[in-house]
Amino acid sequence: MSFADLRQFLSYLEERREVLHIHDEVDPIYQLGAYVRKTSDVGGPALVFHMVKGSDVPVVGGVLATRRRILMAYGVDTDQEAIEKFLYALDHLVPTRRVETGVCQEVVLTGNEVDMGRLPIPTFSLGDGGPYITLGMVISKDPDTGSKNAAIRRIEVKGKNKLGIMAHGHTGIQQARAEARNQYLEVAIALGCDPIIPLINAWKAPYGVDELTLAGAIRGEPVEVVRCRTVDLEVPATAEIIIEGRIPPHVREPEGPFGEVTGYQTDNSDKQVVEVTAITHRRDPIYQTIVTGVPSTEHHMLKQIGIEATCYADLKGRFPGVKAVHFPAAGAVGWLVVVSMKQAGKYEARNVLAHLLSISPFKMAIVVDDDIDVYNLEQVVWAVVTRCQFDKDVVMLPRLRSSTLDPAAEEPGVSCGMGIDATRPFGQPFPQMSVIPGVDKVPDLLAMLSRQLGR
Ligand SMILES: Cc1cc2nc3c(=O)[nH]c(=O)nc-3n(C[C@H](O)[C@H](O)[C@H](O)COP(=O)(O)O)c2cc1C
Ligand SMILES: [Mn+2]
Repeated sequence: MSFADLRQFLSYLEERREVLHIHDEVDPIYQLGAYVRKTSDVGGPALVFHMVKGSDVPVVGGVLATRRRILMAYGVDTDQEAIEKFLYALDHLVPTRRVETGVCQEVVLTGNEVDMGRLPIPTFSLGDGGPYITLGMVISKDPDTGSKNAAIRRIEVKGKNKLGIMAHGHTGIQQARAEARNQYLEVAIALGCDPIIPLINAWKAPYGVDELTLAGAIRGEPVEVVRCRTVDLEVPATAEIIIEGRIPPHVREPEGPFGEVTGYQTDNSDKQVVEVTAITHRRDPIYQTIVTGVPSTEHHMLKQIGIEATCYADLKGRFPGVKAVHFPAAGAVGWLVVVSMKQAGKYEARNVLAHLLSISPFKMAIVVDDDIDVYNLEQVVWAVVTRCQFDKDVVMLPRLRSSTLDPAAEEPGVSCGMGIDATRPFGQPFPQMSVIPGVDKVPDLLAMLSRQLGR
């Protein structure tokens, strides 16, 4: 099953009691972000804000803030199925399908009509430099090869028709190539897409792979795209809102601070800007936002399945005993990886650790036995403290290239890697785990309580 657009997914969630409508007026400065933060803190519903101060556009937040809703977006029941679907799709990309018209262009605003202030873009954390677009899919093309890219970037609203952008990754490669030719890099920012698109745009596809073709493969149907009005790019036709613009060469302006995926404020520094050339949208658009910050947030949730799937496939090819791979939100998704496995022989877990730590920017890797659920951090920590002797089972690899966002790094982009072998000593006797038989046969006690209380 696939969803044509964000709305169809919202209806699907609505039927499953996963959507809460907020009709009271909410301030886009901090208050709206606080609601979205809270719902992700309690594993709560997606939120639709019908009255956002200063704008007539409703806002939706927290749509993909739980793993449960992410599995619904993938159309699967289990984590393992999502991972298999992702890996199959990687080998079976589905090209985008060009259509002549799209609802994302029902209203077209250009020139003086462009005003970012009309959109209900929230300001999130104390100290942030301004309002931030947090779920903008930045679409651009390589000026040398024409290859396409789509990636989520943080985007600061700096004026009526000006944005600041953290153009790292593939967007950064394309911008540098355009700059080398003294050219603008055209961009289109898609907001409010079918849920697979943000899930794929948060994953590092190999350079040259158009993320929309991978999204098409997971959907099982091509992503329909329509030509932009003021730039030579194609965007998802069913998006809610599209911002078209261009990044001028050799221009950098202060951007930030912003509360990041690490859970810390990042400084203000000079970054690229986007000159907005058009805003196009549906007749009655919805603005989609997400929260980022101290784990766990929707930002962390969005990143997990892609990185877990590809890390799993990589490990499985080398170490067939690997059972599952998880990147907990607590590790800012990327800095901590937990792997469960059945070792083929003594010390194999240490080879897995060595391999993991060589893949930048994992700061910490833990290998546990296959009876431990990698998604359950309590079990993982239990394995670490009960199956490990730290003088023998912890390895340190000082001074690895890592994330430039590591707040504890003494030298930017350089961190110490740590691996923990939390498997039981191979082939040696080890105490039996205590088990109370029949726990799985006990009925749903919370449902029984609800019935007993009559609600
Ligand atoms: C909510 C969210 C915000 C993100 N913001 C940024 C950002 O500002 N800059 C950046 O380089 N990556 C950011 N990322 C990570 C990129 O989306 C991710 O690394 C993606 O793979 C980049 O695409 P690329 O491989 O085409 O460069 C963000 C991810 C999410 C989920
Ligand atoms: Mn890319």
